Amino acid sequence: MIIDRTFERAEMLEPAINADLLESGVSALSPIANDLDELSQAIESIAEIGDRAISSSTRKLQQRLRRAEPSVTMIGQVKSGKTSLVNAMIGCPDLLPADVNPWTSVVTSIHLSSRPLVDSARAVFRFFEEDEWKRLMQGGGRLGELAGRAGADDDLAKVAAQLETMRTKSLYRLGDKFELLMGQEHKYGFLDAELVERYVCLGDDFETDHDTSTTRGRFADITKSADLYMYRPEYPVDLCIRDTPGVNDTFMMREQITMRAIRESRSCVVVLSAHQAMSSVDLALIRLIANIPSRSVVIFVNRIDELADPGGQANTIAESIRQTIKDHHGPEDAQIIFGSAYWANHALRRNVSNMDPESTQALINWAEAETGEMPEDPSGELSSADVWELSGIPKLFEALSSRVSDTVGREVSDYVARSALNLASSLETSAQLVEGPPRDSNVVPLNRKALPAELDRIEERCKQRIADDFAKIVPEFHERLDRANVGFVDRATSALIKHLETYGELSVWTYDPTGLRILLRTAFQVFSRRSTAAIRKVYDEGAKEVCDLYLRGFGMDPDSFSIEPPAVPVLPPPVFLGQTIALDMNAGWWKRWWRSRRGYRAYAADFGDLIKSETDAMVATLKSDYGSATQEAAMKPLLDFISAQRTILNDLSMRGDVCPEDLEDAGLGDGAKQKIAALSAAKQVLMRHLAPSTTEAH
Ligand SMILES: Nc1nc2c(ncn2[C@@H]2O[C@H](COP(=O)(O)OP(=O)(O)OP(=O)(O)O)[C@@H](O)[C@H]2O)c(=O)[nH]1
Ligand SMILES: [Mg+2]
Repeated sequence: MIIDRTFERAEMLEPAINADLLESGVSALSPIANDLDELSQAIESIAEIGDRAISSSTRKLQQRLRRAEPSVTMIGQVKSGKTSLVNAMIGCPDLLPADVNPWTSVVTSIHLSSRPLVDSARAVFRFFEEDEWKRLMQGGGRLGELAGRAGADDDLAKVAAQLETMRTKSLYRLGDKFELLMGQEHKYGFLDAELVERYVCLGDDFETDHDTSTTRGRFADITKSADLYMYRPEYPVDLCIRDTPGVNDTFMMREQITMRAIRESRSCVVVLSAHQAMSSVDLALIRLIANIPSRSVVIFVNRIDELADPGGQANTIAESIRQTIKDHHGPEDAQIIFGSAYWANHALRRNVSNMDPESTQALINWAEAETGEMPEDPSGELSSADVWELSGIPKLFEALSSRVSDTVGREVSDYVARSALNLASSLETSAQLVEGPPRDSNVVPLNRKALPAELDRIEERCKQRIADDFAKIVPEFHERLDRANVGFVDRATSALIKHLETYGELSVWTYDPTGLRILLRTAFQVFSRRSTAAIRKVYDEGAKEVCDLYLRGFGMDPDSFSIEPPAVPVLPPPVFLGQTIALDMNAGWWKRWWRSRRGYRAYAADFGDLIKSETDAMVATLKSDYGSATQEAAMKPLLDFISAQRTILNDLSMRGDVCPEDLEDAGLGDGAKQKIAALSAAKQVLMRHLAPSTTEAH
């Protein structure tokens, strides 16, 4: 059931913000928009040359371009200023509640549209399913699970008690609706700060608020995700920005959800607080980003306005961050940007003169370090434009722009360019039909009536090849994972025994699971390389066989005619390897677990069980996320490709011998030469948008 509240209120908030600043900040994203426009024009010219069959395909490609929505996930320590930064990036300094209290408890996706929104919801909040919620509550989230596995019964009891308080609060806030709400969603036709606050923030002081209809955080503990939709004409392209709960969230209840958000977005911004930076190393955070390629990560050191000498301290902070990431095998080459959401939001609100004196002092210090100049306009006032520039937000957009074009932008462009090139090839074939019988060649001709059956055979062969390849690659992957897992448990257990023999039972022993993560990551990388190469080979061979049908069926020139294979799907990074496991928590329960055991045997057996249950879960996630899931993912582009070719070849083969009406239909009667020239120009453009790695492949 969907509760639709679309009509409660229709106005979206639009505070008197300085939209020019936002526009100049996000202008860094323009190259992506230009790429998409260029592709769109090339497709349009193909549509103009082609007939009706082509136009339905070109419409679909245009739609795909319009719907391209790259996403960026913001992650970081609690209170580093993720939400404040998001507010600045979306040009609504007060939309998402950012404060010491409340804290973000829900992954919130803000969908920014560069085109006006028509009749669609502005806010959609989804609640947990009942069983999911029960699992979280009764199992105590990851924290409870860990406490349970580590045998820390008293900790588990503490977690359970805290959760019970939370559940009671939820019941109190939600009343008898509680169970009815599970699995539901709430949709609204408007968006404002108060609405968002009701769903996405938890806080310590909320239970004192007795107003049951609009209380802050009223739905927050049962909300699983929030999707907000905004029209932002300042944005040259659509973009989705995801705000997430702080990594060291109390119950780690949302760890899985945050990891899923990172996995889905191809870029992520790690927000650190300048005064903590990485001095107090947050390993949970590093684990989370360790499995993402450096190219996809931007580190934003926020709150530099709180530093006494940001200009002087920045280099030291950057070095220490790099060292920490390197020490923990994370993405050490990630770009680091310094800034302040506080400055950005003041600039947007046009009230830079109201900033804290200390913050202003820090700004001046930072300006001198960055530009060598004072950020003042001729009247001696701080200028919003300078403050905005110094806030780091425009730099952040620049960094994101290149990442987005390299990842999602490139994938969309590549997909569209390939499909459009194949449409262009079909038009060339139409032209060949018009020009007359194929020229002499040593190609064995093929009756056009046989084309559909030939295509079916190609499809079957490709499917079979993928199945055969994966029948080898997947078991090898599983074997490698299992070997890593068993080897790790064995090594850890013998290290434990050695420790017991040397130091006895009273001295606490710890063991770092980084080694296991690295082995599992290597297994993933080997799998990724092998499966990608295998899929690419099958796609290339399939495209070559399809190309052959054109050569034989229509006498196309083998030197100039080609069919583009579909793009190989990109594997999402193995973010789940960063999941917290009991060995990561060696400070607390681990010590207690250790102390509560007596006797070598008890240690070894219990330890084996504990580690195995933790690492087995990690290995199982890897197996289910990749392996045969990758095989399935490889099928879709292949089937789409064959289906598009089926439409084209059916259409071409039905034309049979050319008669004057066909000439008109094909749009290649009069002025054919001009059209061929236009087609070749469009093809040139499309070729530029093919992703380099895949163009190299053939
Ligand atoms: N001085 C200063 N304060 C900031 C800045 N960014 C955020 N804050 C403050 O830090 C506190 C936390 O900010 P949030 O944006 O809620 O931080 P968050 O990372 O989203 O916090 P959680 O969601 O709880 O993890 C608030 O009081 C903000 O006003 C900044 O750049 N400078
Ligand atoms: Mg937040």
